[in-house]
Amino acid sequence: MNARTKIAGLLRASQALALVAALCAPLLSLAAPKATGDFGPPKGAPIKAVLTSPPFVPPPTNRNYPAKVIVDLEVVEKTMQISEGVNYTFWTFGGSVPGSFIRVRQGDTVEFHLKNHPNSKMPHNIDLHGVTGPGGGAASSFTAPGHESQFTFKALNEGIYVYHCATAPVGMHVANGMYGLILVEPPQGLPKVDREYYVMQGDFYTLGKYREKGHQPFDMEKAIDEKPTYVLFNGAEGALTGDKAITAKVGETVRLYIGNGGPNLVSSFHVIGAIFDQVRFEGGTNVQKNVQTTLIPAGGAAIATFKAQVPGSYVMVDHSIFRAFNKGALAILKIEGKEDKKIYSGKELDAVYLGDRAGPNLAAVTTATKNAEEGTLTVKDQIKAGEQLFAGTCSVCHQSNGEGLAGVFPPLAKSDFIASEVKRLANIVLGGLSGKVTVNGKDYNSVMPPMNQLNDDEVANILTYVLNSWGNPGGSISTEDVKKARAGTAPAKQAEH
Ligand code: HEC
Ligand SMILES: [Cu+2]
Repeated sequence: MNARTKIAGLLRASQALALVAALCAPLLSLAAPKATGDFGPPKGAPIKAVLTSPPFVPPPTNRNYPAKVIVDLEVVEKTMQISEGVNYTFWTFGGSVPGSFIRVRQGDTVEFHLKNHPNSKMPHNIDLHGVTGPGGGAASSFTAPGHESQFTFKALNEGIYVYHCATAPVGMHVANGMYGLILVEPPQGLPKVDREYYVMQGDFYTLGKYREKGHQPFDMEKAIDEKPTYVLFNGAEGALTGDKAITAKVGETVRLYIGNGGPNLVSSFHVIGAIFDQVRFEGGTNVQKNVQTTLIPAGGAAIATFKAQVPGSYVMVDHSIFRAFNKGALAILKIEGKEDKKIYSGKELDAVYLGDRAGPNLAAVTTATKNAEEGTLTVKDQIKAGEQLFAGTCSVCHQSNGEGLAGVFPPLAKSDFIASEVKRLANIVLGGLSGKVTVNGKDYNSVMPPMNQLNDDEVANILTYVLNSWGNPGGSISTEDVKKARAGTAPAKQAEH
């Protein structure tokens, strides 16, 4: 065979293959929904997309044809509470962190309008991972303060996609809260469920420590080092706890759209006490079943569904667990309804998991902070704030009634040790305590770990609460006292009696 006939043969073979492919294509498309869908030009009158703030999700599109959908999204830079008594200047899509949830149908033509509020200090743009095209829209959407830009894309692939700002320095814009989710429904829609919620994780970097009060600026160095001060669901500690918890009833099916904005961390998303019946991991089309913890990459998302079966408070966490209990990555799903003792017998609320979030909220802490700033802080304010912080911080060992546990944890109630060591209390909390101590005639020889993750005002309030509870002598400890103790903190060695 010479070269020419060889090529001719190859051509014939490839033509035959193409023919087979053409014949099979309709069969294949019947068998499985298409991954990418261009269902032709948009039909009907243009539709204005319903946008929702987290944790809510717009209603299903309920459409069986491709439409032109208009999305109007405004960037707003605004100061909001990131933790109790801590403010942060967020940059937002639509006024919330994460940004407004967008819902369209595969094959829709999306006319996107990005506005940047006149009060903004920065230019912004948007990169939607659901867009096919360079930059995901970023290049066409650079928008100066007080301006608007517009671009159009066809939603070719179904799935749940992250969008984010991609203006330099990109990491800083994302770290300030500029991300959200867009759902591209499959043409037939998603199966019906009873509840849908929108939860998105992000890591935040502040100059001050975790829960250090006041307005906290962004810390670029911590961000580059990937050492977040906060790891949060929906942009604030407590965004989804207490009376803001998401809810469901026993017997209902819950669908969570879970995103991870990053900028740095990967999320090990887990709901304590629940198993996901199904997860569309990485936001893709494959379904994984019976999942305990699903990994959500930075700039990725997943759809998790499960049936609510046993009533109670379910704690949603990033199972990189220090993030949950020491950086804020904790949210609550409250399931109401009748107990089913056949599935679970136990007591309802697990205070160990909820920590100081077991209470309805930390409002008393905010009041104390505000009054401290205004110079009107009273001992009463401190006691109330301290009571909330004591839960989950000290109560695990010393118990919420201060009685301790016989032979293991000494009592704080009517403690003669406390009465005689008021000046050293801040040192004990910050530096821990070990060696033999005698409390109310009983000896303890154990170890209390240092609690120096607490801020000065937190320590002051907790100790003031302790001093004024359970028959202790009263009085107060000021933030200033704690500051002094911290400056000289060496682990507080056992005092010689
Ligand atoms: C992990 C358990 C644990 C936690 C949490 C804990 N303590 Fe302690 N605490 C101990 C132990 C154990 C001792 C006794 C140490 C020893 O034997 O030297 C102790 C001793 C004390 C004492 C002196 C003895 C007494 O009973 O009067 C005080 C005061 C005290 N703790 C206050 C606190 C406060 C306030 C907090 C919260 C900020 C706290 N502790 C958190 C375990 C704990
Ligand atoms: Cu931006």
